[in-house]
Amino acid sequence: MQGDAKSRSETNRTAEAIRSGDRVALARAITLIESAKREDQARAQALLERLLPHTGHALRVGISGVPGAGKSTLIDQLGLNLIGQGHKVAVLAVDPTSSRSGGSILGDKTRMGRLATEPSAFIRPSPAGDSLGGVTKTTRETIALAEAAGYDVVLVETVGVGQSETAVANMVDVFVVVAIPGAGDELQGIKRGLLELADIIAVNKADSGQIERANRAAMEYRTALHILAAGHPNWEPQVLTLSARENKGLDELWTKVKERHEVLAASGALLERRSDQAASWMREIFEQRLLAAFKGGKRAARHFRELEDKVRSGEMTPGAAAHELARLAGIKDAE
Ligand SMILES: Nc1nc2c(ncn2[C@@H]2O[C@H](COP(=O)(O)OP(=O)(O)O)[C@@H](O)[C@H]2O)c(=O)[nH]1
Ligand SMILES: [Mg+2]
Repeated sequence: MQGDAKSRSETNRTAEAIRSGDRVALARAITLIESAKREDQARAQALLERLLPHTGHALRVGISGVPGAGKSTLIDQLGLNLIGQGHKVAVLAVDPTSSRSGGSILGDKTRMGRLATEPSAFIRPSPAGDSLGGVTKTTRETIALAEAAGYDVVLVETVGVGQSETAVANMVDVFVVVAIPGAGDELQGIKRGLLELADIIAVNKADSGQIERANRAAMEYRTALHILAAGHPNWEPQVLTLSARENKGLDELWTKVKERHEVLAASGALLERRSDQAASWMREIFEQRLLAAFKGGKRAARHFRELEDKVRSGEMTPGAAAHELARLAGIKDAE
């Protein structure tokens, strides 16, 4: 009991430190959240619960696009502009490719070099080598912590390859895709799936000799989106050109982000979106837990592999194998 009281008062102290803007306390709390240790997770959850009433007030923006599109350069400049207007800006980078390519987080740090030295900015790369699921979970919780610490703008950078963009789109209010002018007239390798997540498409690098090409790319995106939007009644993404390097068009971008946010808030869609996100967050954590608990057993892990092999070879259907796994896990049918 005494131990409980002690950890409660420690949680309260940490929560107060975070709320008062103590960056070291914030960074430590994020590390706690990223920790796989059971006792750390319990402390992290207690802290999050304590801070929950102070979360939810930031404008959360996802920024995605192919590597090299200029996301980090854009965030550095946009972040500086926003700080100049009195905002406090937190930047979280989700990059599942970084553990493989090795250097991109370091690259990001230097590319956000100006923002990194600002007292009103907080930059946190995702833990290297973590699985996408892990990144997703800790990123959501990190957003909540940053909000409790008083950051009123949270920018989440993610690479538009793989599944991280869908995961990030599921934890932000507004999703921006950064595109670049193409050499030819094909859309710059941006997958349809990524376009469909976009609220705003920003064609970057509209500077030096590339302004014409950027305008042309913007036209192409408008056409492509017009066709895609036919099946989505309330979806009308905006397209604009900008130059992150020359700080041109960034105010227009921010105006569009705010407009989008206001439209969502006014219609009640923002609240709905966030409550859906919270519910699917719970589901994800529960599913991960279940799976981890099940696979944790040696016998279960063997069954899992055996059944997976049978599914691969076509000996069993995926549905039948999944039911068999559920039976082995002791899960009874509802009826
Ligand atoms: N010409 C031009 N180059 C840019 C602009 N923004 C970024 N870059 C360059 O594009 C490269 C990739 O930028 P980076 O921000 O790291 O892209 P990220 O991988 O999307 O984060 C770097 O060499 C940047 O200097 C821009 O607005 N104009
Ligand atoms: Mg980057």
